[in-house]
Order: sequence, then C-alpha cells, then structure tokens
Amino acid sequence: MKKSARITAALLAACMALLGAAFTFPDVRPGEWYTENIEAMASSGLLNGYEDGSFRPGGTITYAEFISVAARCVGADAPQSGSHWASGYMKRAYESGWYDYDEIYEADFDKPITRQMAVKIVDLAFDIPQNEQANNAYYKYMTSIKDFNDIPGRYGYLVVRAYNNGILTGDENGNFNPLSNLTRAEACAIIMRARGKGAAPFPQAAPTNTEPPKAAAISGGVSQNGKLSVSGVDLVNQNGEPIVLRGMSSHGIQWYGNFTSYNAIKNTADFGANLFRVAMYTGEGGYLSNPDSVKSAAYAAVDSAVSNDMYVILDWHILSDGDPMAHVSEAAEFFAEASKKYAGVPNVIFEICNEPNGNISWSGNVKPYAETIIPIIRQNSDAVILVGSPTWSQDIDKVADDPLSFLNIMYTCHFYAGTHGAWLRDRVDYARSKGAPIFISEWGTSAANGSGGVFLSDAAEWLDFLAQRNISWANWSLCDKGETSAALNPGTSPDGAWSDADLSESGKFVFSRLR
Ligand code: IDC
Repeated sequence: MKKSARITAALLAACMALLGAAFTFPDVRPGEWYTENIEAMASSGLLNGYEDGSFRPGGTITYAEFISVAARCVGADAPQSGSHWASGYMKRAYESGWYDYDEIYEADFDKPITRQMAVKIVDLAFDIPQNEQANNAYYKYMTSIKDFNDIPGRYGYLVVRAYNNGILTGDENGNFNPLSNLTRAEACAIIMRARGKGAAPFPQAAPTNTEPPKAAAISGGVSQNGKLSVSGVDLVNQNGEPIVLRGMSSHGIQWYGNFTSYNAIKNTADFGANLFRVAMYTGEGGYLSNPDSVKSAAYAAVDSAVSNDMYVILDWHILSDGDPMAHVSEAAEFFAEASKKYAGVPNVIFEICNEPNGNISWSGNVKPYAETIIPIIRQNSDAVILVGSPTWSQDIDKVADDPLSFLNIMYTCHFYAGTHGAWLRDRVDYARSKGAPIFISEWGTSAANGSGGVFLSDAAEWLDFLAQRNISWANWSLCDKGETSAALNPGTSPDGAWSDADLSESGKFVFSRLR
C-alpha cells in the first residue's frame, strides 16, 4: 500500500470509529435483528469477521469457535496447548466441566456446533441461575417444546433453563431441534443474552475503599485474641486459650467480589462474625484465567476483613481442577507472594486447597501437595494453615491415619446439611481422637450442589455438635445468588445494612448462630 493510501485508510478507520461501530461489516446491515449483538461482540474482539471483511451472519459456527468466544467472554485467557488453534480454550472448557469427554472429540472441533451443546456451554460458562421458577418451568416447557422427547436427558433441563431465561426460543413450529446447527448471528445473540442473564457476566474486582477505615475492635476479633496457633486439636489465641471462629465465606470472588467490600464484611461482623473466608476459585474463570485481577480482588477482600478486625481465610479454591497437584506451581507462586505480603499480619489464615476431588488420594496427591506448599508459606509466615482432603474435603479419616508433620496445621472438613450427616460427624470425632485438628472452612444449609432445602434442623444438629467441640466454621455463602445456600435474597445491596427482608432463609438461620 502506498503511504497516502495508508493514511487515507487510517483516516477512514478513525472516521468510522467516530461514527460508531455501525458499519463494521458490509453484510451486517443496520437494523437487522442481529446487528447490535454482532457489532457488540466484534467491537470487543470476541468474535471477528472473515479476512475479506465480511461477517457472514447466516454461516455456521463451529464447536471451537463457539467455545472460544464463550471462554473469552468470561476472561479465560488460554494459551494454545495443542495443534488446533483453539486447543487451549477447548482444554480450559473441558477442565471447567463445560463439556464431557464423550461430547466433543478433537476431530469435531471444526464441525458446526449443535444447538443442544451450545445451550450447555452458555449455561456453564455464564452460570445461568437455576431458580425455583426453572423447576416449575420444566413441566411447562416439557409440554410446550414439541420435540422435547428428542432432547437427550443430559440437556433437557439446560434447554428449559435457557428458554426460561429468554436465551433462545424454538423455531416457528415450536421445535427446539437439538441436533441442528446455529448461524453465527444466532450464536452471537445466544451468547450476548446468556452473558446478561448469568450470575457471572464478567470477572468483577472488589470495589476498593478509597480510604481504608481503621479497624474497630469487634467481639472475639483480632485485637482481642491476637495471633492464633494450634494446640492439640484446638485453635487457640495469643494466650493459649481455645477460640472459636465463626463467619461467612464469600462466593467465588470472580463472580461476587462485590460482597467482599469493607461494608459487606462489616455487616457480617455486626451480626457477630469474627471470621471471613475469601474463596478465590482457581478454575471456573478464577485465578488461573485472570491471575492479576482475581488476585487483587482477593487481596482487597482480605484487607476489608483486616480493617474489620476479623480473622480471614485466604482460600485457594480448587474445585473443577480436582487434583491440587494439577496447578501446584501456580499455587507455589501465589502462596510465596501472599505469605510474604501478609507476613506478621495476625488476621490471616491460609487455606491451600479447598476441595480436592476426582480420582486422587490423600497420600498420593494431596499430602505431597501440602508438603510442597506449606514449606513455601513457612519461609515467611507461621500462620495457621488449613489443608483439604480428597472427596471434597471429607476424607479426614485418611488424613488422621497419615497426618502431616508441620505445626499450626488444621484439616478442613466440609459438609452440606442436606447431603452429609452423622457419618461425617463420626469422622470428625475419629480424626480428633487421632489428634487431627479439624476446621469447617465451608458448610451450607443446602444440599451439596448449593441448592435444595434448606435443611435447617440438620444444620442445627451440626452446629450444636461443632459448638460442643469448639470447632470453628465458615458458611457458604455471602452473596445474593438465586440458590438456597446464599445468605442474601437476590438484589440485596452489598453495602447497605441488611434488614430481615434481605436475608434468605439460610441467612436468617446462619446469622442467628454467629454469636
Ligand atoms: C457452588 C456455588 C454455585 C456454583 C458452583 C460452581 O454455590 O453457585 O455454580 O459452586 O462454581 C462446594 C464448593 C463450592 C460450591 C458449593 C456448592 O466448595 O464452590 O459452590 N460446594 O455446590 N463444595 C461442596 C459444595
């Protein structure tokens, strides 16, 4: 291109930018039903046009294209890890549970995505709410979607949720057409709508307080109790007296970081909490995809809790990445930095692996992981460290039979009142009888999926059991998501003082038990 032509082209581009993005593609005409969505996706670099400048709204979209767009939307920055251009995104999507091994083979990456699969991907990528309405809606859509019987069971409820959230509709005959393909225009529309409906359109950083407030002493807080340590199976304060910590866990801070502000945490202190847990997901669009923004949200949340005179757990929240060893080097790097940053800050407790799960063992995976990470933290800090175990931190019996040999370690046990009962309490007693200190760093009033119930009498049985043993706990979760384990009703402001009407059934129960 000649220099003058280049300048003309640059000027033209600048003018078009000034005019708005309305003329990006010659084949995407203003005023079509899809124009706005396509322009929005293209201008934020989520889905590009072809080399010839066209967009081809009526063309098909492949598995690889659709999934990489969804992954980019949730901020998953995946380096290429195989021969296919989208292999990094596909791997990330698979690891995040967006699809199962038998749903998309590598040979299918460039085939047009089916509608049933597109629905599943947006449901998981954007965390579409599974509210009660959706359950009722099941019956409604089961009868109104003409070809509902053609939809395989693993997609049926997802299709219902998509219809119920207005993410897509059937064809003019009332069919969903599970195995048909999507046009690029339809794909844009579905993704844009799902992005707006999901709990998690984009990673959110916690709002930073312009002037960090000074810690006001709270009852049972750090100014009263100072540095913690572990003595026998007990957590003790600076005077060696047993101390019980109770409080809330955040939801995933990449989604609900707004409920980790100074004021949100202070609200829980006002209800009697002296503990807050910062759940920094590693997968699911968390630290591994956006280390910088997620880490700064986590530090901001820790700082908010410190400003409230509370103890605070910094949680490396593995979940879909079931084996902690899978990202041990990232964990090592993170804990080296975090333990240095908070060296000597008596508030901070480190939780090194939320819930190991999958085909792994204590001795083969989690213990070696702990033996790698703990010495890294110990270079800077002798803070209490919480260690999980296989089967979503329920294998505490295996741990007690083969414990770690470090000081100031506690083992986490997680329960959900609708799912885990007396047998797990028996394990707590067994572990303690063998000298293993137990900390309940996460529990819920719901079933294990975060919904269902709430199961308040079972929860009460658990809390009484824990109180008799001075066992500390953090409840899942402080957010307003439409799931029963959430402490706040949907739409509750993170920063306002919460009234009874703002608290969910779970929130009312849990907050009444904080003191
Ligand atoms: C759940 C959330 C839910 C989210 C899901 C996947 O409640 O909104 O969609 O994670 O990210 C755990 C985990 C915790 C789970 C919780 C409930 O530590 O991350 O949160 N749970 O399923 N272990 C047992 C239950």
